[in-house]
Amino acid sequence: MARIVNDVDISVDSSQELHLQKHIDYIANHGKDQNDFEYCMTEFLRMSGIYWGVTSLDLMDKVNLLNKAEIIDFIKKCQCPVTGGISPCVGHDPHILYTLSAIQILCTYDSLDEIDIEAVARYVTSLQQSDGSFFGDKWGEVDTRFSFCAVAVMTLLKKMHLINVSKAVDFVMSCCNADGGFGSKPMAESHAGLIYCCVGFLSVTHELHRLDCDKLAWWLCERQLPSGGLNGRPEKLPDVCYSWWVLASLAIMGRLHWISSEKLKNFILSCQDNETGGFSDRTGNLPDIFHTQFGLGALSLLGDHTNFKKMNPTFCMPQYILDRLEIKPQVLCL
Ligand code: GRG
Repeated sequence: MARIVNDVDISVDSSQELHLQKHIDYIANHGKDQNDFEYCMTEFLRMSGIYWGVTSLDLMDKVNLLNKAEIIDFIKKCQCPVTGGISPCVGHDPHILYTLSAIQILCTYDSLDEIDIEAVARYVTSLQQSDGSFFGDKWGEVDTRFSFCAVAVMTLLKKMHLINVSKAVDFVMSCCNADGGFGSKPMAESHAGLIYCCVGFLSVTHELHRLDCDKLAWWLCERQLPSGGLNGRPEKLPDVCYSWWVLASLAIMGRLHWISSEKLKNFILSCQDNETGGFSDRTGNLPDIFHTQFGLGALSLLGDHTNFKKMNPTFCMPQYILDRLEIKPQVLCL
C-alpha cells in the first residue's frame, strides 16, 4: 500500500494557467495511432475511453472534432445480439460498465435510436439479483459500481420501471459503513470512488434522505491533503481522478464549499502536461485520457464556466444533455 510520504503543500501559484488548446489537441489526437502501445493496452476499456474523450471535448465545446458516424458504428458493433449488453470493443464480452459508457455517448449524440435499447434494458434487468444488487456481467461479480451503472442506464433509457428500485436501494444502503462512507459491498472499506457511485445512485433514485450527509461530507473533506489534491481513502496518495469522485459527491450533497477549491484547482492544474496536453494522476507523471476527463470535469464543477460547459455531478455528463432528456437527478442545497 502506497503511503503518503511525498505529499507536500504546493503554495497557491496563481500563474498556473489552463492549457485549454493543448488539452483539446491531446484528446482529439488520442487513438489516431492505433499501434500506440498505451492505446493497444487499453483495448479492454475502449468504450469508456471513447466516453471520456467525447465528454471532455463536449465540455470544451469541441465534440465535432471526433467522427460521430464512426463512433456510433463502433457502438452498434459492440452490442451483443444475444444479451443486448454492450462490450468495451468488438470481440469482448458485454459488461454493465461499458453498457453505461455506450449509452452516455449515444445520449451525447442524441442517437439512442441507433441501437436496440429494449435489448439493453433487458440486459440490465437480467443482472439484478434477489437482494437488489447487480452483477457486472454474466460472471457474477457484485459491486456498488454496478448498482450505479444499472440505475444510470435505466434512467437514461427511461426504463426504471423494469428493475426493482426499492430492493436496489436497500442493497446500496447495506453497503454504508459506520464512518458514513460506502464500499463495494456490505462490510467493504469506504472508498471515494464507491461513495460517488452510491451517492450518485441515491441521487438518481431520489433517495438522498437516506444519507447522513454531514458525516459523509466530513469524511470526504478529510481526503484533501496538504498539496490540495484529494485521495480516495485514508493514508493514500492524492490522484486527480478523486477531484471528480469527491467533488461530485459533495456537489450532489450541496457541500462542495466544504473543501478548499483554490488549493484543489491548483493541484489539478499542476497535473497538466504543459507540452502534450492532458492530465496525469499526480504532478510530473504522464497524462492519460481517464485523468484528463476527470481533471477537466472537476474544473467545471469548481465553477470554471468560461472554458467549460456545466457538468452534471450525478451523471458525469454536460448538464445540457440531461436537460434535453428532461432527467432531473436529486441534488441537495444547503
Ligand atoms: C459515469 C463517471 C461514471 C462512472 C461510472 C465505474 C464507475 C461508475 C465508477 C468508478 C468509481 C471508482 C473510481 C471506484 C474505485 C474502485 C477502487 C476500490 C479503487 C482502488 O484503487 P487503488 O487501490 O486506488 O488503486 P487508491 O487511490 O485507493 O490507492
